[in-house]
Amino acid sequence: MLLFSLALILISLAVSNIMGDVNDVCVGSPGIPGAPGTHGLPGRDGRDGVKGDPGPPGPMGPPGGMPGLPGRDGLIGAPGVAGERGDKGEPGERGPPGLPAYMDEELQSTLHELRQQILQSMGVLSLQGSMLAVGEKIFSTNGKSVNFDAAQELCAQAGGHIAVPRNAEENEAIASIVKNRNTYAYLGLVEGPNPGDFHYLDGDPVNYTNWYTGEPRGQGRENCVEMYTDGKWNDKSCLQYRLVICEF
Ligand code: MAN
Ligand code: CA
Repeated sequence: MLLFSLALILISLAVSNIMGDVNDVCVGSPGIPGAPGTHGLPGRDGRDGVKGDPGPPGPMGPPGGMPGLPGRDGLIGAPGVAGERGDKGEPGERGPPGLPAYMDEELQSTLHELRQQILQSMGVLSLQGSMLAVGEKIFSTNGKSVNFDAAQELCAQAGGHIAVPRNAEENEAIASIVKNRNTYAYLGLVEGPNPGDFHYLDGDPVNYTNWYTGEPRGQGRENCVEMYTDGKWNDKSCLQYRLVICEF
């Protein structure tokens, strides 16, 4: 029995030693810290650091070195001159049928404006003495005096013909320009193969004349016609300088 109690005590002592009995209370004060230990051995090398910034450019090398690499492309140059105009394209497909003109309001108002603008322009030109409207015709002069061929050319360039009166009213209108400029003008008439036979520039024979008394008397040597300041006609050489009057 005594042996058994002793064994129990020993076992419980051993258990409390192993388990760290929570009921143990430490009552002693902590001791003074010991002196620091000696330095340890040097540690191993650390890993490589991050790459540093590039350094400043080095000094220029000695002359006679190898040429460097080609530089980068330069800036884009200015645009070149426009090319030649291409050939005219094929006509497009026919569009859908439009409204009849009388129902097309936009067309009607455009026509109305055009008529208004044409009348305004004619008013200004008439007031300035730049044009003379008689019936369907408009007469106009550039004030220059040139030979017959040059006068024909100038009128054609302007889209007209040398003026020629087809009746008394037109003759008076042309005569007013000749009188006003005090310069004889060529008319749009030439002599045919038969002396004294004059025809219009389109070949039609004349059906209105206003010859000066005794004219034409050039007997085939005066193939053009000039108008005097009184409106009368004279057959005359085509190589004189005469006022250009065109009709449109
Ligand atoms: C000049 C020319 C002729 C004209 C006579 C009239 O000789 O102008 O064309 O017929 O004068 O006298
Ligand atoms: Ca004559």
